[in-house]
Amino acid sequence: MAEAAPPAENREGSAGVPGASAPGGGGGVPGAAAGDRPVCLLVLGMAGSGKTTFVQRLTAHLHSHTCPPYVINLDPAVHSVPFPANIDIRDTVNYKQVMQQYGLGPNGGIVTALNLFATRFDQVMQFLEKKQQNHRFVLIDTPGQIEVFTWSASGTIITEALASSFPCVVLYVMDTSRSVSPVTFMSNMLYACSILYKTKLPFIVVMNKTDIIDHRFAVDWMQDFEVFQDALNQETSYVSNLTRSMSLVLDQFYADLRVVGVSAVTGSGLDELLVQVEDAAAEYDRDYRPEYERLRRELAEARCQKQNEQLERLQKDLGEVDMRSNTHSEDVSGPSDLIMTRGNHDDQEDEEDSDTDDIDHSVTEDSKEDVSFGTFLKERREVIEARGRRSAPPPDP
Ligand SMILES: Nc1nc2c(ncn2[C@@H]2O[C@H](COP(=O)(O)OP(=O)(O)OP(=O)(O)O)[C@@H](O)[C@H]2O)c(=O)[nH]1
Ligand SMILES: [Mg+2]
Repeated sequence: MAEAAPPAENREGSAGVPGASAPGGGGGVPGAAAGDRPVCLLVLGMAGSGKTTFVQRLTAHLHSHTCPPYVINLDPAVHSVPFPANIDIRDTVNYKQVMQQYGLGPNGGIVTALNLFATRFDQVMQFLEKKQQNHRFVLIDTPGQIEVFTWSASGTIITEALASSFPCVVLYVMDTSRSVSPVTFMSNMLYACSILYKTKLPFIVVMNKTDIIDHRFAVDWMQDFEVFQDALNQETSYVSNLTRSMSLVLDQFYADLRVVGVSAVTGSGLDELLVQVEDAAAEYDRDYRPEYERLRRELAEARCQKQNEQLERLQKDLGEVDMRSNTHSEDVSGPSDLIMTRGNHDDQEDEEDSDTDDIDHSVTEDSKEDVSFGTFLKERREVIEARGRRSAPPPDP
């Protein structure tokens, strides 16, 4: 099994000054008060929507604004990571080995690799805690198969761990060029809606690939039901009736939704995105943080209670040992004394053992050999003398 290795350190270190520019000022990175916790941006989206390219572009954009992000790659199957990742899941888990070892297909391999990584996520949290002063943003790229992350236990563990310690925002990357059909657009929005409910975090729809097609048509569809109906009327597909009803259902979802058009290739729209991110982070602090703090308190209380129970059990067990040992020794006064005494005793034994290590064993062995050889010679001589006495002719009478 691939073992966890320490994640790579950020080569750029803390070169970036968090919140160096004024909020939204000069088209730069929105500012943040010193000491603010970084905002975690969880990048999710369908396969091929452009998540990795987007993370790469946003990383470069933030670097150019002297606000380098902390970047994490959670896609174990990606061939090469085109951005400087501070933590890369591939350093911890070998996806191909996992597939071989467990006889899994590609998706099962990704799920298992992510599960294995989730067991080490406390270490990632420690790194983030240590580096939080140096970064305003933490970017997290996720596997191509979106359901692997959003519907797996490990995805939930990772999301909750992040969201209970840092402001967290979901960036749902969508391929705008492949959503020009009202039915496809609708399906994509339903998926986005399901993720919003699953993650329970502030949400931004990032309409990517706007260099191919302007995303305004989609915004119009979301803002004006009539426009969407007009587009739908041109569809002859049998699902159009269902789509019509569904779009009515999604009306409320659209009303509160943040939407930004970007191009991961040209970098357009990223400044507007960062303004929306700050807004979403403020929403996290206002509406989501109390809920996550409650969750964290509950977890801490449950852990504390479990520890107390274990301690009580241990004290009970040691108490029995203590009573028995008192019958033999007056010195032992309690369970902790028992542990301490035993520890010291072992130490003494160890010391005694180590004293003998100073003896030159070769000398001892040599002297023993000399003695036994001398004894052997003496015995041999006695045997030969006895034999000689027996074979000698009897003395003359
Ligand atoms: N024209 C254009 N192409 C883009 C843009 N963003 C990504 N692409 C292309 O879309 C394809 C998929 O991009 P990726 O970044 O690998 O997408 P992904 O979502 O990370 O893919 P998986 O991790 O495999 O799901 C690549 O060929 C990119 O070059 C964009 O803004 N404009
Ligand atoms: Mg990718």
